Amino acid sequence: MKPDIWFNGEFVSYEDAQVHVLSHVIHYGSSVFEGIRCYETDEGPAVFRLEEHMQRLLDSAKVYRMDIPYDLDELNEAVIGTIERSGLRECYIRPVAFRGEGPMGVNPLGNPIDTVIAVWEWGQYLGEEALEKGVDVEVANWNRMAPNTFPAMAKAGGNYLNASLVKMNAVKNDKMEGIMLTTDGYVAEGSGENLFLVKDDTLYTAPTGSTILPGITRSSVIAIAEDRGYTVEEKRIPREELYLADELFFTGTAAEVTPIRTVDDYEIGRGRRGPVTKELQDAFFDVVRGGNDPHDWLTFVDVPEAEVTT
Ligand code: PPE
Repeated sequence: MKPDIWFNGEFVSYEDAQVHVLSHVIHYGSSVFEGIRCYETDEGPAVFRLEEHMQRLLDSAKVYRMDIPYDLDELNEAVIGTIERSGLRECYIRPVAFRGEGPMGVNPLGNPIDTVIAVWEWGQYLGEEALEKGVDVEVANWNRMAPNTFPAMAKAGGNYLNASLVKMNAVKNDKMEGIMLTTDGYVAEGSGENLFLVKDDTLYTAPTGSTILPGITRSSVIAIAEDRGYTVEEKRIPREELYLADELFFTGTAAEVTPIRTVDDYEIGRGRRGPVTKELQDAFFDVVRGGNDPHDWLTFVDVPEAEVTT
């Protein structure tokens, strides 16, 4: 049975979690959402950076003038409740707030805000062997949105129309993902991941000014790298620096820390996971799976272990 869904403050069954076809969101893409992971750590199930994710949901909503009728604490509680009820000790969490059924037309101000939290099991986002072997990617021929078109910092449903174009082209070209450039040609990010470059033991990543989503895994990896003595620089990255990097990797909630082995068929470094990527990946998994949490990033949840029936 699929886990129950938290819908405007109540739990409803998977089947009953329905919206009207004339909901504003269906016609105009007016939603904001999050993606969060709960891991089974050595100390029990824990959500990674719950508070930061829910704050980003509220921030995305603010940009779009959506009044989510729950505060940060209530949303955090709702996520925890949804996981505990699901019985899943490890899951992906998808909170989403959207403009519901009401007056038709672009003006969204008269439509209600519906808030939903769903959880499901989600394995490796970029393929089964991605974490170890790395992925083959391309530079996308669709750009990331210009800064004065859509707010890149808001994680809004509509942004992912652009992301889907990128992902579909990648799949059709037998690549795992596309890297988007800004409208002035600098490296931005993948369709659902941020990007890091390693050159001479220094890490580089695009700044928020390069129309990226400011990823929470990105900020975690910056902290982890700095803890380990690496210099991390946010800077505008020209396309060819990708090809000349020692190592490249993606970060994201779904993608975690995924090495990139080729871009546009150029081998990156030795064409496999590099040592810095491996070190940071291990350090990341030591937090989320090992439960070693110096930055206080984990929120433990109370999901009883399933009884073993014979
Ligand atoms: N950029 C984009 C465009 C993006 O969608 C994500 C997350 C990130 C960067 C990384 O952000 P963070 O998760 O905070 O480290 N993408 C989510 C959705 C993926 C999907 O296919 O759906 C995710 O990883 O959960």
